[in-house]
Amino acid sequence: ATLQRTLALVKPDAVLSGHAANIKVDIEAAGFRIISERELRLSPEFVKRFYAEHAGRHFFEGLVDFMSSGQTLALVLERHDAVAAWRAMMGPTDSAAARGTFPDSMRAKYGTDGRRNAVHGSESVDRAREEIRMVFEEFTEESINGQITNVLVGTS
Ligand code: YYY
Ligand code: MG
Repeated sequence: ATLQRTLALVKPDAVLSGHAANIKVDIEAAGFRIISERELRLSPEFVKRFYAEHAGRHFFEGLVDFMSSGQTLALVLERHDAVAAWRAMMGPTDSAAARGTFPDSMRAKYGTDGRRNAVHGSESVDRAREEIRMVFEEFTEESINGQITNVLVGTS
């Protein structure tokens, strides 16, 4: 039972649909502590860097457009085994498929399809550390042209 932190993003589809509050309720019910949270609009440049592993894939441009299309809610989650636990709770990448195979998952409950899938979670402990740094430290007001709309909590 190792205490870990991971990055969760509530993506623009779920924020726009008003699911952010329910997603947070589900997260806390699963035993995660929300350490920090911030609502922001990701720039296309930031999304390209965040998802650099997928550069050149057929869905990359659509992914960048979608992720920069509206507000995102970023959360730092803490729990024992947080990285794997949050990935499992998110469910399969395609929300439509998730509804068949993992109906209680976040993507089944709150997402739409293979792109608009409501949530993101870091893949590994090392990647979580990088992603948390990208969103909560390096992601200054200057780097996104003042598009941070709200910084709700900032504890550690
Ligand atoms: O890690 P995870 O988010 O479950 O999926 P990835 O395969 O890393 O893809 C990242 C992201 O890209 C996915 O959450 C939605 C989007 N995407 C897409 O728009 N179309 C695809 N065919 C595959 C992925
Ligand atoms: Mg991935």
